Amino acid sequence: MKRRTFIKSASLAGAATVIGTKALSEGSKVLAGAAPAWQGGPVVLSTWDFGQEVPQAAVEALAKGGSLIDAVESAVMIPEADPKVTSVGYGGYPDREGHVTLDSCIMDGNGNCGSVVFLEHIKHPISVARLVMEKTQHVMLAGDGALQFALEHGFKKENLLTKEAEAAYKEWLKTSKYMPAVIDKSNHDTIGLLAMDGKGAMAGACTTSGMAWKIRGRVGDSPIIGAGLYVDSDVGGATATGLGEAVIKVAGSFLIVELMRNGKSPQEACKIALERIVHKQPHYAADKGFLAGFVAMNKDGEVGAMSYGRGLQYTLHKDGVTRVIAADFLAK
Ligand code: SD4
Repeated sequence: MKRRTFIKSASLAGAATVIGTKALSEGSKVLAGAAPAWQGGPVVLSTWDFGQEVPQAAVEALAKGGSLIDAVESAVMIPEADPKVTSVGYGGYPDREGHVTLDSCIMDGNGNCGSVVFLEHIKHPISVARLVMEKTQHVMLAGDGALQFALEHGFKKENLLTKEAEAAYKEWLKTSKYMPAVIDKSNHDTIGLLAMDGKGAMAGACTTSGMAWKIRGRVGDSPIIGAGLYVDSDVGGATATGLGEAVIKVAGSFLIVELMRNGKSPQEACKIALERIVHKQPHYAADKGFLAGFVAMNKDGEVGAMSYGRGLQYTLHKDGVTRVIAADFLAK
């Protein structure tokens, strides 16, 4: 089915702007409570727009009897394998020395989690993160150790630097301008994804090649449990995108889940987390290009999404319909 026919438009009671991939309507408001009442089927929420096949993969995995972990893993494997996605997995932009390094984590609603950081040469870091969770007593493996673990479990060593990413890198080398706070369409787009099975159980996954042209060894928020992702089936889940350093500093996803535990809606919780970032670190607010954003869902299927700067989109699959929505933003 084509994306255009799959995405149902204008169905959020005027509160949110439902958009196609190309037509971002900036500044539109997302009021989570205004969505139609949830009918109780699976809900899949992710950062950005990686195509309708992403939430569909999660829904299909559940329909086939798979677990929530199967669902979130299979969904985020799609952008990981897509060479056109320059911010996740294969085709991701490299660090400042030309190496593609990947960060991923996965978590279920009962506190089980796994993570890989600074992993090279493996197309599906999310699957390695899952193995860390399932086959070890640890949560996080890094760098060469994570690679060794992956190879021992049958993963193939691959060159993840595509010709296109290499060309972009060579172009960047001409100026080698290093502006870590500036996150724009060319150097971001982590996928953070949350799925709920319709009975309130939840899992999440977050995977990225991180910031383009980063210092070698830099790890962002995405593979850090509590920063890039946190899930608790008693409450809900949250996941992040944008400048990872800002998200780590407030343990952003954990903060949002705890705010929801204390009665905040997902939308309110995302907003408070962003306010916390700029309250504690006002220099981010002063930075024109600064973008950090969150998506969150509670166990009642209510969702929220907000970024600091404008431009965040999110994808929501709920009651059988997938919508791409422009998130509200704080820096008006
Ligand atoms: C990072 N949070 O490595 C990631 C980058 C990102 O959208 O999300 N970009 O800091």
